[in-house]
Amino acid sequence: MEAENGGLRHDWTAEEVGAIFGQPFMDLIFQAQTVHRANFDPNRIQVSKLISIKTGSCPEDCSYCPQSAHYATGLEKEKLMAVEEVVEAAAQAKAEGASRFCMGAAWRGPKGDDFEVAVAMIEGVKALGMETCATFGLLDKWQASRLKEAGLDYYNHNIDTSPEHYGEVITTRTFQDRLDTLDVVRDAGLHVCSGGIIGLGETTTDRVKMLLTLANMPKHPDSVPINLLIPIAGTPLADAEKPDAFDFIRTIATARIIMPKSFVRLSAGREGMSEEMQTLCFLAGANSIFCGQKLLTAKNAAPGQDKSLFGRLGLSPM
Ligand code: SAM
Ligand code: DTB
Ligand code: SF4
Repeated sequence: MEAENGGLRHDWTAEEVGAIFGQPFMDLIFQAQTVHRANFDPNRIQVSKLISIKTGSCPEDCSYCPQSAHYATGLEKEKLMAVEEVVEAAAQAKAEGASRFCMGAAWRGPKGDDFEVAVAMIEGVKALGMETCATFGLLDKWQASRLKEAGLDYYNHNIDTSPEHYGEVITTRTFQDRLDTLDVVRDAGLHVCSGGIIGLGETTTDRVKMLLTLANMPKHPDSVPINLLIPIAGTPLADAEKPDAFDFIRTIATARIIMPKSFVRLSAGREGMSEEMQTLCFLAGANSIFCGQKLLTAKNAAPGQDKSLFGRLGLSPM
């Protein structure tokens, strides 16, 4: 095993990652919790709040997404929000305990005047003293450095699944397009947030290859969101088979072990997850969540539920 960059590895093989993922469940959780404790306070969770600054009518055909114009999902589309409205929502999220405010837009990538409005939103949120995150789709080099200048801390762009399964899920942009965006984001000095979705009809090997792709990037993403597919009526994945809960937890644990210093986010799909299931995800090394009742368009957590769970588990927000 070659260790570099302070012990962080970027040369994982599919066999190694598959062996971690597939070991007996108790051994996997013990290993993940051991790695977690060596790198983080196990009783603290980073909390982010999402907002959709521009909703629906997206030209991309991501087959899981309620916002794609390719599918009749019944979603009410909304035009770009006003800067003041977004900054006000951020101030409210801060008062509710969120340390990071993440702005999402249903774009293939930002363009023209809309991009400048989004930049003003980032400046406004940053001025509140919050960490800022954006997810605007594909970026070029100039756009990434403009966002950095504006005070952006994190850029989210998911690889979603393995390179092999990707073409089954999205056809309007390639896996390589996504990697190129992540490269410009990293090169601009922004923190990278990148992960994927479990429940897209992928195999265990696909899950392993997705995690391997993330871990073998030049630098591990600072934040790794693991989403459980929220099935959306009208999308091609509306009736996708629900993944086994233990396989979802295995994915989180494996991410924790191979990217030991990254935040692993228990991301979409908490709505409807039992408190015990979420607790197992935390035990497996997840240490970040989205707070609030809404993600971008879908439901997140019932009011008061997170506060109650944190209280009962002795967890506190970072
Ligand atoms: N349009 C931008 C993009 O695709 O990069 C940003 C917003 S997009 C909604 C951000 C991420 O949300 C997607 O990459 C996907 O991983 C996740 N996502 C979208 N719909 C989802 C669903 N139904 N269930 C789980 N995750 C979902
Ligand atoms: C991520 O990995 N998950 C978030 C965030 N990054 C942008 C988005 C989840 C979206 C769930 C569907 C919705 O709310 O529309
Ligand atoms: Fe558009 Fe992003 Fe949804 Fe894909 S995931 S359809 S790019 S909003």
